[in-house]
Amino acid sequence: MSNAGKLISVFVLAVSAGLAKAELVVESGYVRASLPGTANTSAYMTLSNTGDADVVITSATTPLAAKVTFHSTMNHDGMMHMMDMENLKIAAHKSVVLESGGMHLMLENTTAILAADSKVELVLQFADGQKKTLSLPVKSVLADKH
Ligand SMILES: [Cu+2]
Repeated sequence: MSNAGKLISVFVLAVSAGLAKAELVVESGYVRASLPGTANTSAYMTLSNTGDADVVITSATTPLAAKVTFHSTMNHDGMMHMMDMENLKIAAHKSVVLESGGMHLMLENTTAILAADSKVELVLQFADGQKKTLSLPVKSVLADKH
C-alpha cells in the first residue's frame, strides 16, 4: 500500500472512533397500572446499549410521580426486598432487563391513578447530560410482586 493509502486508512479509523457514541434502544417498556389504594407502581423495559461506550442513567422523572427510583429486588428467605440503586449502568453492547421480580424503576407517590391503556411520559437523564423521553403504555398486571 502507498503512503497515501495508509494515511487515508488512519484518517477513516480516527473519524469512526470520534463518532462512536452511546446509543440506547428501549424496548418492551410499560408501567404497571396502579393497584387500588397504592401510591407506588413500577416501570419495566429492556435497555440495550448498541454503542461502544457505557451508558449511565443517573435519574428518571415523570410528571405523574413525585419521585422515580432505581430498585433491585432480592429474595431473602422467601421475602422479596427492594433495594435502592444509585444509578443504572448499561455496559457497551449489553442489555439490562427491568422486569417484575428483578430490577425496575419505582414510581413513588404517583399524582394520579395510572389506568390501563393510558400513557406515562418518562424522562431518562444520562451521566453525559443528555436526556431521552419515553412514552410508556400502562398495563394491568395482576401480580403482587414488584
Ligand atoms: Cu421497587
